[in-house]
Formats: sequence, C-alpha cells, structure tokens
Amino acid sequence: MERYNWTLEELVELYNQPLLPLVSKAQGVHAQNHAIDEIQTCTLISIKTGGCPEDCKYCAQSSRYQTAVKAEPMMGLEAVLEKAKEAVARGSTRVCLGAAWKLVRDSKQFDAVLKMVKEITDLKVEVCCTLGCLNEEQAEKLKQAGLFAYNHNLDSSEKFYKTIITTRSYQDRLDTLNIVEKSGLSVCCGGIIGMGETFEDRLQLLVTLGRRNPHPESVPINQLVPISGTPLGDQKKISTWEVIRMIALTRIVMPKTMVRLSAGRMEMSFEAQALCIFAGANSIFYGEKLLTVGNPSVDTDEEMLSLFGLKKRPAFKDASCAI
Ligand code: SAM
Ligand code: DTB
Ligand code: SF4
Repeated sequence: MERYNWTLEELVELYNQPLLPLVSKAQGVHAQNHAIDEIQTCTLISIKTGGCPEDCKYCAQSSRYQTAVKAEPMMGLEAVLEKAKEAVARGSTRVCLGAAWKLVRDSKQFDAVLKMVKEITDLKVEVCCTLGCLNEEQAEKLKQAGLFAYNHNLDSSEKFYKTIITTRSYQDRLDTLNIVEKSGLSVCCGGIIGMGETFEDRLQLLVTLGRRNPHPESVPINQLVPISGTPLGDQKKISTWEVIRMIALTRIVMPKTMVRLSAGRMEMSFEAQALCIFAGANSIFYGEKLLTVGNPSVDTDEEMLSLFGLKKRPAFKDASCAI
C-alpha cells in the first residue's frame, strides 16, 4: 500500500534498525510490488555539457569552478540519435537527455530537443530529459513530443540544500516538479548522498518525496562522485552500508517507484550492488559514462546482471500511455 503521510520520526525509527532487518523489510516491499528478476537499464546522453550558470557545489559542469569539463556546444540531432540507437541496440530501455542549463529557453535549441525526444521515442524506449527549470508551456511541448519522464532532483533536505546551491531555491525545484507533474509527465526526482549531510537530511528528502501524491515514478539515489576543482572535490566517501540503508528506506517509503542506483557504482563491488538491488534498487545507468564521469562498462554490467539472474525490464511496462 502506498502512503503519503510519512514523518521524519518514523523514518528515523526505521533507519535505527540493524541493517539486516531493514534490508529484509525493504525486500518484502520490493517483492510485493515488482518483478524481482527485472532491472531497468537507462542510458544518459549529455546533449549540452558544461558552462552551467548554477553553482551546485558537487557539479563538474558549473562554470563557477575550474574542473576538467569544458563548456561544449549543444550536440546535433544526428549525433544524439546515433548515441541513442547505440544504447537501444545494447539493451537500454530508457534514454535520458541531460543539459547543463539553469532553465529551458524557448529557442532553436529547445526545438532541437523536442525533435530528439520525438525521434528517440520512435525507437520504442522511454525518454527522459533533465534540462533545469521549465514552464507549463514547455512541459506541454515536451509531453506532445512524446517525452515519458522529466528528471529534476531535490538532492537533499531543504536545510542542507541551501549550503550546496545558492543560485536557486528548494521552492524553485518544487515549483518545477509541480509543473512537470501537472503536464502528465512522469516525475523523476532523487538526491545525492555523501556531500557532508546528516542522516536526518537524507531521511528528510525521503519524507518530502514520500509525501508527494503520487510518489515520483523514479527516484535516483546518487553517491557523490567528488570532482576535482569543485568545493566538494575532497569529500570523503561514505560507507557502503549507508548507501544500502538509503536504498532500503527509499523502497519502503515509495513501494512502486523505480529506485535507481545511480552515480557512484564505479567504486562498488558486485557484492555491495547485490545488496542494494536486494534492498529494492531496480534500475541502473547503463553505459560507460554518466554525464561527465565514468560508469561501469556494459561488459561488466552484463556480467553482473547475468550473475544475479536479472533481465532487462521492458520499456513502458506499467505506463497507462504505452505506445
Ligand atoms: N542541470 C540539470 C539539473 O541540475 O537539474 C540536470 C543535470 S544534473 C547533472 C542531474 C543530477 O545529477 C543532479 O541533480 C545531481 O543529483 C546529480 N549529480 C551531479 N553531479 C554529481 C556528482 N558529482 N556526483 C553525484 N551526483 C551528481
Ligand atoms: C541523476 O540523478 N543522476 C544522473 C541523472 N540523474 C541525470 C546524473 C549523474 C551525474 C553524475 C555526474 C556526472 O556525470 O557529471
Ligand atoms: Fe548545472 Fe545541473 Fe550541474 Fe547544477 S547540477 S551546475 S544545474 S548541470
């Protein structure tokens, strides 16, 4: 049963359980709501890399910091389509297009994104975009072009968010999420752990997401990948047990949501990933690159999926608007 009245106290109590009872509870919820032998494979394409005016302290693409990532022009339609076709041929069932923009502007570039969405949707895969803030009209245009989901992360608790990003507010993010939801697009909204936040900040993010009705269709849980040159470049890695706990709690709070084990898998053993998947993660990014940082190779992931007995979840499985 889905619930929308989660409280921080409840989540703290769940979090304070020993690890295995917590994982066991999460696995129970997972098995009741999902095919436990399935995983969603999603490929990211960074259609506009770097030069972003926002100051997110974790990000390689912010123009505020000297990182190895340089601002690039937007990719052309053909190059994006080629990458998408390659991803689909390798078994991805969802393609996510990312742009390092503060917001969407009505422009030739946005028209090009609409074309990309249409053509990639025609490949019979779910298309997701993450382009920053957008207005109702733009959300509607994306929906008309066939877009399935829109990613816009809240990243952490409102209190901690203020210390990580100053160029926009938590409320700006919530406003965009409401616009996305209203337009009928699926909401993909998650966070990052390992930025120096407390466990209460992480749980507060889950309370905020879990109190949304409907719950987001997809919740990516990213582990910070420290980027040299950013203020969080020297941040210490958090314990894998914390990642497993976060995944388990996400699954318990949002039983039907796709929980994505996102950035940070390069550093994880198969054993650690097995526990995350057992605790309720049912989606991964697939392909050797995320937006700017590395991800396990397709060969490595294929080996892992076959070892775990996981098959790829078909596109549009639970969607009422299946094409
Ligand atoms: N610019 C858009 C935005 O911020 O909404 C979309 C792209 S942004 C890179 C998408 C998400 O990736 C961020 O919200 C953050 O959660 C995650 N992310 C970015 N840099 C990261 C890093 N170094 N480590 C882990 N996750 C990261
Ligand atoms: C999300 O939550 N994680 C993905 C996707 N949504 C867009 C992005 C991870 C980015 C990791 C850092 C990078 O590649 O620059
Ligand atoms: Fe820009 Fe998104 Fe990176 Fe923030 S996370 S600096 S908005 S690309």
